[in-house]
Amino acid sequence: MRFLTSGESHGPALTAILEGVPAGLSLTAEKIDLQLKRRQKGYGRGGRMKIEQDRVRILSGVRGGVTLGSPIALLVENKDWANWEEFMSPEPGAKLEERKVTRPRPGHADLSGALKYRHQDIRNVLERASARETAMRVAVGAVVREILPALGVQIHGHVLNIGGVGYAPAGKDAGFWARVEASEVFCGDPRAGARMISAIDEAKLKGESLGGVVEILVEGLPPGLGSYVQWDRKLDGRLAQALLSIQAIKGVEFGLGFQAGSLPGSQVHDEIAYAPGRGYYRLTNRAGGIEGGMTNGEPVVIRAVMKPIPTLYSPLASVDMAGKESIRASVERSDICAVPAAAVVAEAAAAWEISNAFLEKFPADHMEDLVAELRNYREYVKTR
Ligand code: EPS
Repeated sequence: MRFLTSGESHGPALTAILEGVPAGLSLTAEKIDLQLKRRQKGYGRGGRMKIEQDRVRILSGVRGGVTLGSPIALLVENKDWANWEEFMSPEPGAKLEERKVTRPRPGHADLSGALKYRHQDIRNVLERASARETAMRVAVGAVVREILPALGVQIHGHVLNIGGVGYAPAGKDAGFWARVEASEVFCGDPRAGARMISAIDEAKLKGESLGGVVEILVEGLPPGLGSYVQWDRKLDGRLAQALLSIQAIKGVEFGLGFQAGSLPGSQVHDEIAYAPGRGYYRLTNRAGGIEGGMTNGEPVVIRAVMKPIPTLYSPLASVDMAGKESIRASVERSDICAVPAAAVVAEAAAAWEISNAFLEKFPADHMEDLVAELRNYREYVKTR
C-alpha cells in the first residue's frame, strides 16, 4: 500500500490518496471520524482546536460502506479556511503581505525551509510543516485500522510522560485502556494524568511548551512480519521512519530501547520456550516484539519522544530574515502541548506500517484472501 497527503494548515482542506487497500473491507466516514475526534481531544491544545471539528469525506474507492480495491481519496476540510481565504487563496489576488512571517522560530522548519525553497515568506513553509497535517495521517491510519480486527490484531497508544512528569506502568490491568480513553492526556494512571495536566497549566503561565513520551502497543501479531533480508524491509526500521516522520518526534525505541546498551546480554534477550498447541513463545519481551527486522510473535512495544512545540509565547532569540536584525521569534497561535494527540497519530502511523507488513507477507486483493492466508500461516506456526 502507499499514500500521499497534501494540504496547508490554513488552506481549504487536507487530502490523501491511498492505494492498495484490499477490496471487501467495511469502511465508513463515521469510523474515521472517531479517530479524528480522539486526536483533537487532548489537553493543552490552543485556540485552533476550538475552531476545527474534523470530519472526513470519502471521495472514492468505497461504495455502500465497503472498499472496492480502487484508490481511496479522503478529504478533511479546515474550518479555519473561512478566516484565512483572502490570505491563503491559490488565486493571484491573495493578500500575501498581510500574513507574512519573517522571524523563524528555533526548532521549527521555518529557517531551513525558507532557505531551501527560496521563500521570502516563512508562512509558505509553516503552512505545510504544521502538525495540522497529522489530521490526515490519522484519517489514513483509521482506514487501515479497520483491517486489523479481522487479523486478530489490537493497537493502542498512551502517554507515559509530559514535560518530565510521568510514571512507569507496572502492568496493564483490565481497565487500563478504558482509563486511557477517559483521560484528557491519554494517561492510564489518573494521578499521573492529573500531574501532567498541572505541568501543562504551569507551562502555559510561563509562556513555555512541553514535550513528552508516548508508547504504542501492537498485540496479536504472528512471527515473521517484516524481513531480515534487506535493509529497507526491516519492520523496526519502517516503524521508526513512520514515527519519526510525525512532527516534533525526535526519537523512537523498541522494548528496552536505549537501556539495552547498559545491560549485559543475559538481561536483554528473551529466552525461548515451546508448548504443544501454542508453539514457540518467549519468557520475556525485552526486544519489544521485533528481532532481526521481523515480528517474533510477542507484542510490539514502541516508544516515541516528542520535543516541546517550537512556538513559544515567550519567544527565543532569532534573526529577522527581511532585515537581518536580531529579534525574538514570531509568535503564531499554537498549542502548549500536543503529546496526547501524538499518541493517536503514532497509533495511526504504526497501524499503517503493520497493515503494510501483513499485505507484504500475504498479498491480497480482497480481505477474504488476506484472512484465509493468515489463518493458514497461524496454523502452520502453531504446529511447526
Ligand atoms: C500548529 C499550530 C496550531 C495547531 C496546529 C499545529 O495551529 P494554528 O496555527 O492554526 O493555531 O493547532 O494543529 C492543528 C491545527 C491540528 O489540527 O492539529 C503547528 O504550527 O504545527
